[in-house]
Amino acid sequence: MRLVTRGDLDGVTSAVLITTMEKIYSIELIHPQDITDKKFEITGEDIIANLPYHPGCAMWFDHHEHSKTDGLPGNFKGSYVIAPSASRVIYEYYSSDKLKRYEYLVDETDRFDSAQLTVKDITDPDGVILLGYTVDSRSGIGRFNRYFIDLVNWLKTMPIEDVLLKPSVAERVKLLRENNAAFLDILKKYSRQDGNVVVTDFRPVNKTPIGNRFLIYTLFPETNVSVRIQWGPEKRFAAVTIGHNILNRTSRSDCGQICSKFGGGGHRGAAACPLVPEKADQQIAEIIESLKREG
Ligand SMILES: [Mn+2]
Repeated sequence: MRLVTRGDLDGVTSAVLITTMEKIYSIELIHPQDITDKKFEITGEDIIANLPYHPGCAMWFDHHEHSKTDGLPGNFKGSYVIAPSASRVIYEYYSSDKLKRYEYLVDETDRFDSAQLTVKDITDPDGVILLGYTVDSRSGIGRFNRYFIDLVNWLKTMPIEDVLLKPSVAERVKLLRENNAAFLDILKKYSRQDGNVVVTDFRPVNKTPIGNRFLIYTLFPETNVSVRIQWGPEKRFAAVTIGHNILNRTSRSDCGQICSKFGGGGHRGAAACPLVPEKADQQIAEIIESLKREG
C-alpha cells in the first residue's frame, strides 16, 4: 500500500502509526488542494490520511471540519471524526497495543495540530512541539520528502530527545530560532492594537518576513483576534489573514464569514482574503470594525 498524506507534524505522526499497522511501501506528500482539484491520481492501493476524501482510495482517515462540508462518503474503510488531529483518529481506529508507545506523540500532535499551545510552546518550544515547527510549511523552511521520511523512521526507533539531536533536525531548529528572533523585532515595529484587535501591516516591508504565526499573541495578550496584511505576488493584491488569538480564545467573530464578504474564505477561527490594492485600506478598516463590533 501507499500512504498519501500532508507534509506536517500530523502527517508525520499519522505515518508513524499507519506504517506500524499496515504494509506501506511508499509515502507521498501532497496538498489538500491536489485532492479537491483532482490533480493527483489516487488508486485502490492508497491510504489517505489528514487530507480530504477521494472515492478511489482503499482507506481514508481525517479529522478536518471542512471535509464534512465537502460531502462525506456514505461508505468507506477507515475513519472520519472531528478530532484534534488525524493521528488521534488513526490511533483510536486501530486501538492496538502496538501503538501504545506512541501515546505521548499523539497527545502532543493533538496539541500542535489544534493550536492548543502555551506561551512557552510559542517562545521556547521543546520536544514534539519543537519538532512540529520544523515540518510546518508556514514556518517558511519548506517541506521535503526525505526529511519527512527520516522523521517517521526516527520517531519509530528513538526517543524524541534523540530525534531533535539529528543534524538535519538541529539545523532546522537553528533556522527557526533565527527567523523568529528577527520576526519578533519586525512584528513589534509593524503591529498596533486597536481595541480587541491587533493589526500587523507588513506592506511597507520589502520582503515579507517569516516566523511563528502565533508570536503576535505573546506580544498582544489582551487582544483576542489578529489581522495581518502583506503584499501578494507583484503587489497585485493585499493578502489579509485574520485569526483568533489562541492564547485568549474569547473572540465571538466568525473570520470565515467576514473574509467571504471580501472574496476570501476560511473557517471560524482563521480565514484569509485577497484585496485589490485601491480598495484595500477601506476594506481593511471595515474588517477591523467588524472584528471590534463582534467582540
Ligand atoms: Mn491535521
